[in-house]
Amino acid sequence: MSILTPEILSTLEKQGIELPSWAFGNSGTRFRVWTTEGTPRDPREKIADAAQVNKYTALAPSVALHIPWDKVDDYASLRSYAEDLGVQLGTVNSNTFQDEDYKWGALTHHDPRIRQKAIDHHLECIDIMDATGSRDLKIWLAEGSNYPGQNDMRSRQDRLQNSLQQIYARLGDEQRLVLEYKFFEPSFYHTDVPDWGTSYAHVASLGEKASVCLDTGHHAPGTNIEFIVMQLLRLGKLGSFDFNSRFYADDDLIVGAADPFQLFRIILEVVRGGGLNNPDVAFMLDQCHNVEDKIPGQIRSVLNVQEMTARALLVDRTALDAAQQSNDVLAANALLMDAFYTDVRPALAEWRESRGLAADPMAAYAASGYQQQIAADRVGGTQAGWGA
Ligand code: PSV
Ligand code: MN
Ligand code: MN
Repeated sequence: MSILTPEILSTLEKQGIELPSWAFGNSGTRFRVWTTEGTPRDPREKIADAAQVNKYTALAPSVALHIPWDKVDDYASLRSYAEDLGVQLGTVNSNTFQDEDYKWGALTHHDPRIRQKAIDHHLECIDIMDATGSRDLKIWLAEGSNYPGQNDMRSRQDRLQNSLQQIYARLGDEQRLVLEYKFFEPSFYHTDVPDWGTSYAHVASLGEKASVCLDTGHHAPGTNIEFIVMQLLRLGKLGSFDFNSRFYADDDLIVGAADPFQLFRIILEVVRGGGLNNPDVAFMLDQCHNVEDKIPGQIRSVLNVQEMTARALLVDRTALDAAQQSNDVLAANALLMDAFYTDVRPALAEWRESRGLAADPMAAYAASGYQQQIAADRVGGTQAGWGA
């Protein structure tokens, strides 16, 4: 009999993780962007690649767009193109970090013309969401300063709140705004939305349709991220995750690669807080594949999230509760570690086969010939990249 109970399997069956369109484009560091054979040249090719991830895993039913990187003339037709491939268009990400006008800020800018331009960009993103059927507008801001005294941090917060109010007012009834935070980079002295508390303060005053996006890579080393997850769930303001791994800063590596135990602890709090398979809490990847192939990189990523979810679901909650109540520190800790150390991969492979999926999605994709096909087909044109 499988170590995964029917109850656990039916929970896993409902799991969906959104893929970022930019994961399929070329990326690198500020030193070099690497090119790869077969890299998509337009949004449709990115969506086709994302659909491959879903085909082999049944775990990735939607793709996030980034505007203007994924700008097209006809979003309704992009939507039907995606739906024909079995995926939905998901979160729309705004971009106020690549325009010369935003050198000194966008939604926080002291020049009303530039601030209005940044607000208008977000309103355009909401128009796109109307056409794509997307629910979420995700805002990550690169704004801040490099030197003490460079800016008045206080008035920037006031302008930010006002800009967000104008954007929020344009959301439809079923739409949401998620505000991402990041403790540094590209600004090094102060960042206008550096932490969950600042994001929370803004979204709480905006209203019900606004919540926080937690990117796992956007914290200082040693931060107890699962505590933040717990707190935001407790406050009803955890809107979404951007999953990825980091060793040092915002590395955007494959989720679960650097610290699988941290991913386990995060998902444990998601389960505890009722955030699993809860439409209010979107699971997304925010990753780049600089040196590895992008499609298998994304397949590996969603499988990592699934494996850690399965392990988190294995924790014996009743026994854990009893151990906690009786202050049995070592027993409580052992219950977590037993679940974490359980290898769920054979049981998941077996279950996948029972659902008509390949037992090993990585091997099935490699054997499919798709990678060779796109390398042969996608010759000429400009490869998409993180940023273009
Ligand atoms: C930049 O840090 C970043 O990685 C943020 O996490 C955003 O979510 C992402 O880029 C896409 O804009
Ligand atoms: Mn992110
Ligand atoms: Mn990031």
